[in-house]
Amino acid sequence: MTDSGGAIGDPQCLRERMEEEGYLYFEGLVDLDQVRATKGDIVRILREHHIVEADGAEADGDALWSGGPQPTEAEYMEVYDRIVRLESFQALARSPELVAVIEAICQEQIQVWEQQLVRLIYPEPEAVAAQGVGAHQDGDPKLGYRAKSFYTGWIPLMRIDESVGGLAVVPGSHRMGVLQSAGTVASSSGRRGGVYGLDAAALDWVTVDYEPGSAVIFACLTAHRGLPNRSDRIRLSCDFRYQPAGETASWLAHTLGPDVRRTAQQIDEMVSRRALYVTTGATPEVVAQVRQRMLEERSTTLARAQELAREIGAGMVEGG
Ligand SMILES: O=C(O)CCC(=O)C(=O)O
Repeated sequence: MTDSGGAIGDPQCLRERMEEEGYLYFEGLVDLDQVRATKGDIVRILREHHIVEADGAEADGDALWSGGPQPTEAEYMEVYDRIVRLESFQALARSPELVAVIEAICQEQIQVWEQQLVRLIYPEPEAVAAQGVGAHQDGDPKLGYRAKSFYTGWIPLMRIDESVGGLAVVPGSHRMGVLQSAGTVASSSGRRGGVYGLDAAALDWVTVDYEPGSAVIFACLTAHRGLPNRSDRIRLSCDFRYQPAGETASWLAHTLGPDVRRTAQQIDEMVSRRALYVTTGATPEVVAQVRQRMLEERSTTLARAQELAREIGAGMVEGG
């Protein structure tokens, strides 16, 4: 990754580089004390919820992994619900240095989305891909944001080298339009509908060893993915979204991350129901569109899924 630190203070250079590459990486951008405070608060929560042991579970302030089962969805949500309410975490999303760069790119004031994500990636020695969502573009319409353009700020909360597996991006991919991704499941736990994501092998990736305080800012159509964690510790990072203050996005942008996840899971459950298939004959293509519409509308009922399946199915027949 190219370090854009030298271009801070040169908005035109930042804009041109973002236009060309679709991402900006800064080796040191965010206030280190702020990053340390956030990480300390998160590790404390992990200890309180027994995701890591009370004693001896840290090295360099990182949360060490002692093996055993990964947290259940319920355990994860308890932790996630607390993390997104941390003052330190919310302040990190509003880091003046980060906001200043994005405002320079947008040439106007920006808003910080309420949906703020923390990534807890547990070690998996044999993994070839990171857990959770695969390679993707945040602006893929399947994710339901309905925003003209927005930027993601990704912040490592610890030293993330190749063994811990950080963020990788595909330079210039934001100029390729919306790429075809497999699967229908996006922002939730991803059980059915196939694993969501782009074919990573078909794209050219760049990454770097990250230090706390560094940041990557990327455009909403820039393809990116998390790399697998083969280390002895939990990978901690967070990602926040930003868009010009005057532009709009769906409810997802204005809702806390855990609430988004819960609703997305309800929708996944509803569109996976056999009842939907039996009563409407919805094909996987129709189901994918039903899911997207329900996500955009925040509707979770079977009745609405059926209505949409009939409407979309009829449209597909008409359209040939
Ligand atoms: O940190 C990761 O594993 C992936 C981050 C990501 O997908 C995002 O920022 O949208």
